[in-house]
Order: sequence, then structure tokens, then C-alpha cells
Amino acid sequence: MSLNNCVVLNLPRFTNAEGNLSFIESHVHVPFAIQRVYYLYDVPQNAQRGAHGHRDLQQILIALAGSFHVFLDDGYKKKSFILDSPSQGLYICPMIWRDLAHFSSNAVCLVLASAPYDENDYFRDKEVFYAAARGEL
Ligand code: T46
Repeated sequence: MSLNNCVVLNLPRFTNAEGNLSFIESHVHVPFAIQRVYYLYDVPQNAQRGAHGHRDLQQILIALAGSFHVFLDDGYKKKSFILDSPSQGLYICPMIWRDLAHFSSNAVCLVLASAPYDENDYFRDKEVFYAAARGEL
């Protein structure tokens, strides 16, 4: 898996005079079965979140409100995204280090995950992550 797999997905959006509606179905609009949903909110503007990689987890990040920046690193290349639309989701494949920063004051980051929470799936040490990502472990 590499950064090339991490792309912004356009989600369905129905718009009329009463507003917008978007929806997401497993394996239809996202490439996995959604097994967990969580969200980040009331994040101070100078706070940084993430700072880890996942062994197997796949995720979709959506800016339900406001905006934030996502910095991705696969051990070889880096890429950054600004998420600011509730009708777009950033797909993050396994073995990607992610940092989230520059949250706007009203930002809500919705996350759809392919598995239940499992601390053993996390790389919390960047050097260990780099070694694993480069096949050195
Ligand atoms: C990611 C970014 C975008 C749980 O108990 N269950 C959960 O499902 C999650 C996500 C977290 N937690 C606990 C574990 C920690 O004690 O909540 C606490 C805060 O989690 P963490 O420091 O990992 O939060 P973030 O915002 O740095 O990272 C989270 C996700 O963990 C991570 O997978 O990609 O959001």
C-alpha cells in the first residue's frame, strides 16, 4: 500500500432548496465494511492529532463541519490534503502515518473505520513505523 491509494472520494450529495444530504454505504461509496464511527470535535486550533500509523486499518476522514489539514507519509513519500467539504472523504489505506492539524474553530472530523478499536494496530513510534513501512523489520 502506498500514498497513491490515498485519495479524496466524492460522496453522493443531494441538493435542493432545503439543503444538502449525503450518505455512505459500505463497499459502495467506501472500499470497506464500516465497523466503527468516531468523530473529533472542539479541537483547539493549535492542536495536532493523529501522529501514528495503522498496520491494517482503513479509514475515511470527512470534514463534517469546518476544515483541517491532513499530512500523510508512507515511509517514502509525503502528501497533504485540506478537508473542508462534508461531501468529500479522504481514504487512508493501511501503513500510512497521519498527522492532523490546523483545525478551524468549528471543525468536526468524522471518521469511518474498517475495524473496531485495537491499540495493537497502532504504530505510535515513527521510526518503528518507517522501519516496518520500508520492510526493514
Ligand atoms: C486516527 C485519527 C484520525 C478509543 O477508545 N476508541 C476509538 O475508537 C478511538 C479512535 C480512540 N479511543 C481512545 C484511545 C485514546 O485513549 O481515545 C483516546 C484518543 O485517541 P487518539 O489519541 O488515538 O486520537 P487521535 O485523534 O490522535 O487519533 C484518532 C484515531 O485514533 C486514529 O486512528 O487516524 O484519529
